[in-house]
Amino acid sequence: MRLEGLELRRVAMPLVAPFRTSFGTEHARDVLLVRAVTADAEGWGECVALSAPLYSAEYVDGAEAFIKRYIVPVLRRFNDSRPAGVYALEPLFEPLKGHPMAKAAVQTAVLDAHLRAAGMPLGAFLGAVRGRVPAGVSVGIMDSIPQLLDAVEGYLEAGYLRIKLKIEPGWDVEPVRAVRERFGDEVLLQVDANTAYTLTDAEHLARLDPFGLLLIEQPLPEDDVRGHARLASMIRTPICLDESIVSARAAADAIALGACRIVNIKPGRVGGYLEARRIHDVCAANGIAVWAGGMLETGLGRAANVALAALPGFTLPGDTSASDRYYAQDITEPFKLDDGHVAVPAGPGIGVSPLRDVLDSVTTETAWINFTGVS
Ligand code: OSB
Ligand code: MG
Repeated sequence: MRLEGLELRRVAMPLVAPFRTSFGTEHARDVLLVRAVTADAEGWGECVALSAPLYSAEYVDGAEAFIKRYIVPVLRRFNDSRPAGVYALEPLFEPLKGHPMAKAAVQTAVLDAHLRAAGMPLGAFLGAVRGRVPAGVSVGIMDSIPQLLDAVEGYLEAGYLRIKLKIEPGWDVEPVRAVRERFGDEVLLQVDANTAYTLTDAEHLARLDPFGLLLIEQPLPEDDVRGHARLASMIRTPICLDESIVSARAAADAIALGACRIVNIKPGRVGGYLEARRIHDVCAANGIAVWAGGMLETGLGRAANVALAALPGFTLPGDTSASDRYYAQDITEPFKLDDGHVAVPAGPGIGVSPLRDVLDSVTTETAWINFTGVS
């Protein structure tokens, strides 16, 4: 199926509340959307790169530039490849180093177009075994403990089945203790440090052990896999890796080194849903639990994440929250929480489409790249 063109669209999405992590505070999402147009269908991919390179090396302006300058010429070759299935994209992207979030957005848009044309839902394509997935929520760093407790109370009342607290030095043991004291030991609770610690903090991090956390996510730098393995021998809380797991190979290495017992899978971080599924498979083969991470996606990105989260190895609740966790007005029909779960879209492809009026009202820039008549 030939690609007729690619639309790159930037949308400005205000967050319902600022989201603070150890690497910064997001007030709004500046999202790059990719629309792949073929004769039979169009597909959507959401680029998860943030405005600044604070979570990983990528940032949204860089991703857009990379797509325009390096991915577009490759897509012209994709149109000449036979058969032009979505798997043909990976070897074409492979010589270009890095930029997994940019590549993932394009791959997802093309995959969505192909699946819509074939009438197949993304979940079915990936191997989903559930029609709905349990929803967790990621709770940012707050100015005070009472403010945090109010936020957590609201999420628990909404039905979220797992709470993840963002932590950093100076905001770790006390917020965890406060949440446990107020809401009890039954709450599924975990923390995410986004690389804010070093191995010299091991003794301090061991102070989290008495609180029965499901996991501590990415305490050490992205490239410090051996450090995580050493930390794992010094604390009881299971270590989960996010930033460090950049590919299925990296996952296999981290597991072999004993650096993690759990893995957070984010398709954008690893170059797309095909590689995300391989990580799921590597983890399943090694008895490592996985869960679906998030990057404050709009409904377009959320839909695809929820489909992935329905695979059998996703045995822990993901950051697959409802649309209103982040957005007063989503660009798709909103994802809603029902009994603590989010439904996997049943339609072809990612199963949701933008609400045209809403999409247009939040669009700040559009570029159309035409492939027809060019080979
Ligand atoms: O580390 O999981 C993370 C958001 C942006 C960047 C990194 C992370 C996050 C989250 C929020 O924790 C997950 C979500 O609800 O989308
Ligand atoms: Mg994380």
